[in-house]
Amino acid sequence: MTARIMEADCLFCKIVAGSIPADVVTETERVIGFRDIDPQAPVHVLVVPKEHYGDVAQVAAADPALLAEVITVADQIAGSLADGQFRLIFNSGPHAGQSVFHVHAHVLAGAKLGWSPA
Ligand code: DGP
Repeated sequence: MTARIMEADCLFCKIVAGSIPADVVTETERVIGFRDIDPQAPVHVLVVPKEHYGDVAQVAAADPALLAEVITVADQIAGSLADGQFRLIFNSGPHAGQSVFHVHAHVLAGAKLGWSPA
């Protein structure tokens, strides 16, 4: 699937554009990291490519370097806001819990995390 720079009704495209406010913790030319509005850990940051892709498989197929940058930025966030250890989650599809259809990595850190996804 072809990526679009921005999609009109996309919440995260609007955050990228600055038309919806967010608590931004880091930004590169291609990626932005902002705090999740409903944090599930002491550090819960969403790392989002600025270009619109629907899910992680789409960005992996179209632009593997961009996906690698998302992971590098996640690692940097965990290093600056926590102890460097982190969980990285990409929900892909509604049954997996995806509710915003602009690819984003959940970076969870800052505590010993439990494991109960089901
Ligand atoms: P997911 O369910 O995997 O698609 O994750 C979407 C996340 O986005 C969810 O954890 C809550 C977060 N979220 C939803 N709306 C907003 C918002 O307006 N601002 C911020 N910062 N996060 C949001």
